[in-house]
Formats: sequence, C-alpha cells, structure tokens
Amino acid sequence: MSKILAFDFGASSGRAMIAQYTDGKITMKELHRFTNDPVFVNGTLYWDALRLFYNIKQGITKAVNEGGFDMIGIDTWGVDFGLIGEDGQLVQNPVHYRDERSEQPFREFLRRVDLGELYETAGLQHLAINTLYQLIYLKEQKPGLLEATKKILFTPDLYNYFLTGEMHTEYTIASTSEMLDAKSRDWSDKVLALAGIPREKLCDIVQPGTECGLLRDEICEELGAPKAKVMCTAGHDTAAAVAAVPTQEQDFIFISCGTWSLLGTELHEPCINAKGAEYNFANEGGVEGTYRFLKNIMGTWPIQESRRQWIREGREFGFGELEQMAKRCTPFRSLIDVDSPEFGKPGNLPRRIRDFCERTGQPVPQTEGEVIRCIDESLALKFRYSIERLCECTGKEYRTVHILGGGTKSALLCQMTADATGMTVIAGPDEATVLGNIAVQLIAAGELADIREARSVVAASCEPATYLPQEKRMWDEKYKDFKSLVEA
Ligand code: LRH
Repeated sequence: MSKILAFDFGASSGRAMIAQYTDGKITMKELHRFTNDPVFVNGTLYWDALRLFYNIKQGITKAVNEGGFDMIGIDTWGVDFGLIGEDGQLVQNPVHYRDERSEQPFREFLRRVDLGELYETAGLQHLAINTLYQLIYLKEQKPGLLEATKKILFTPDLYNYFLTGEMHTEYTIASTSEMLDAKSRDWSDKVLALAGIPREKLCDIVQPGTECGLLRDEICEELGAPKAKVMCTAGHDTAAAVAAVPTQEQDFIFISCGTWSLLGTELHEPCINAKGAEYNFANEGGVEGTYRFLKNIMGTWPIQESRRQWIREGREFGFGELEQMAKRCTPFRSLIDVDSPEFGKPGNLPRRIRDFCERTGQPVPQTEGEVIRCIDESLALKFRYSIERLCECTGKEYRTVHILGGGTKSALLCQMTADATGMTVIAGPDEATVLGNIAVQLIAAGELADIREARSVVAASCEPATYLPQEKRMWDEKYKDFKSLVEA
C-alpha cells in the first residue's frame, strides 16, 4: 500500500496530509497546516512563494517523522504561475491573481479580438485573472521579464519543479489559463498568436496521474526524505475537488465552495454554445478526459474579508460565532450581487456592502450578524441563478447539488442553498480537494481503478450531510427581487 503525501494550497491556507488506502477507505491525517498570506509590496500583490515552499519542506519533514511516503502530489488555486529564467531560478516573485495589473490589458484585448471565436476555441469564462491576460500584461508592460523567461510554470508545476528539477505542465491547471484549445486539450496556437505569447515558453502538457520526477537528492539529504515519486496529480484544486464528489450519478451540480464558489457540472464533451458564451461559463479540464462546465462565483471571500476588517477594528469573531449571529437575524433584510466587482478586492467589505445596500435603496446591514446573513442569502440566491443558466446551456435537469470544501462547514449556507434552489444538497467532504489529489495518486499507483471507483471510496470514507429544501415559497418570492437586482 502506497503512502501518499498530498499538499493542498488554497488562497488563504494550505495543508499537508498523509494518506493510505486500506479496507475500502482512504484514511488520512493532517500533518501540517499553514496560512497563505499574500503580501502587498510597492503597489503589487504577491504570493509569498518561497514561504509556501518552506511549508512544503515542513510537511515533508513531518511526513518523514511519521514513517515516510512513496508519492507526493500538489494541488493549488488556478491561473497563477512563476517565470523561470535560463538559470533555472525565478525571474520574479509570483504575483497574485487579485492584483489589478491585468485589468486594463483584459479590457483592451476583449475589445480587439473576436470574442465568439475566442470562446469557440478556449471555451473559458473571460476573467481578468486568467493567465492569458496576466501574460498579455507582461508582454505589453514588462517585456523584459517575459524575454528573460525560459519557461512559464503554473503554481503546482512550479513546486513540482522545485522538488524534482523537472518541468512539466499538468493539464487541469493549464485549463484555467484560457490558452488551451478546449477540444484538443492542448495549447491553442490561435490564442497564443492573438496574444503574442511564444509557444516555446510553455511546457508540453501531461495528464493528471503522470509522474513528474523523483525528489531531488539535495532535498532528500536536507530533510532525510525518501527518494519518492513526485506526481502531477490533478494540479488544479477544483479539478481535484470534483474528482472526489461522493456519487455514482452521471449528472449532478457541484459547488466547490472555498474562497470562490466554483459552480458547475461534469461533462464528457465541452459545452461550447451561444448561451455558454453569453453567460460566460467555462469548460475547464478534468481527470479522465472530463470537463468541468462551471462558473466562478463569489465564495466565502466576503465573509473572510469582513472578518479581517472587524479584527482590524479590534473585534475578533470565529466563523462559527459569526454564523450564529447571522442565524439570529431577520431574514431577507437586504441582498447584494456577490459578484459585483467591488466585493472582489481586499479591503473594508462591510463598508462596501453597506454602500451597495444604500445605493440600491435597501435597509443597510448594521451588525456583524446582519452583514453575514446578507452575504449568505445573496450567495444562495446567486447559486440558484447560476444553476438556472447552466441548465439552459446544457439542456439537462439536475436533482442534486454537491457542496464540497470549506463551505460545507456552514450549515446555514448549505440549508439556504437547498431552500433557494429547491434541490437536495449533499454537503461534503470538506476535504474534497485533498481527497481528489490523493485519489489521482492512488489511481496512478494502481490501487484504485478509476475515478468511478475513487468516488465510491470517497463516499465510504466520509459522512456527507443532507439538506432538504424548506420554505420554498418565501425563497421563490425573494428570488424575483434578487434577479431584478442582479440584472439591473
Ligand atoms: C479556486 C480556484 C478557481 C480559480 C481561482 C483562481 O481555488 O482554483 O478555480 O478560478 O482559484
């Protein structure tokens, strides 16, 4: 039985888990958890990239002390990358997708290209955070950096490289770039040419489950680690989460709910049509040739960021406490469009929420509980709105919503999602990303046959909670107001 070491990096925290497959279940133990704190320096928002690698080393050390491991796999957030120069070192510290640098190139690019043709090829949601626009920014504003770059490595590929010295690009993470041809699953020469990005700066693409290389000798020596295999697992956290949906159903809705909510469904062919383009849905690549037809919606970010603001003001509450406060508040006092641009940037979120409510003539949430209740109700209604649009695109109907990730810890949000959508919500596992990462490694090790089997093993390894819709009439009423607010 292989001992699997999995690293899962989210936008606000990361962890290392050691896992094994025994008696039809995956057992895992958290070895190391750390915060992921972006750093704003001289007007740019960076990832603390080397600190993250330090934490990988910490995780490896702890795994060595637990008896070692055979394989390592890393999954992370999408779209971001490191630039590696001729000397094999980072050309620049990796920049955070929430940095504003790509917004102007994004708007200009969309003005000058044929959007229909771009969507027809890449099949992706046009978002300023996408790798494509970050690279266009570099090309236009920092050509020296791009010229000095030998290879562009996405975040999981970058850490795999630091661990092995081998450079590969894993398919699921590359599929968040808007530079792939959705159908061929390879780089699109057309998109690269439109953006002026040289193909030779990109690595060839490998499928999830491919071995990247062996742990470098110097790391084995430094940490006393075994010469383990480093795997290209499903490098994109959302791809990993969806690989761990505990179902055997073909057609389901998933919401991978962390800082973002990635709401979508799994398909075997990309869904590229006029509705998908109009509603800005993405066809991201999954494991075993699947596609995640999804939309990036706001997740728990405004709650995290509001909490940070209250801490700055000297009032610290736990997430559980905030949820209890929200539960005690009057329902439906005020609603926001969670995806309105002002809520996506770091800062004083409670104030921005109050401004939004004032501007739209609604009661202004005053207390912490009222702010959180407003966010949760608005999120649940946005889920319903996006599911309706998704159904229009795929032409299918769905019975179940699977909520995965940290958002499953909010019983309030899960119940509201069931109420708002009128669908059964199955919440869990909250560790979906890391379980999917482990599952892909177990398949590569030959211990699980495929994702179908992995999903039944995940279902046996966790206890998801079920939420049934209640109070449908009240939510239907409020949905009408919400829709006019969002479409205004
Ligand atoms: C979620 C996620 C999402 C991307 C975003 C940058 O963690 O990977 O799928 O769009 O981060």
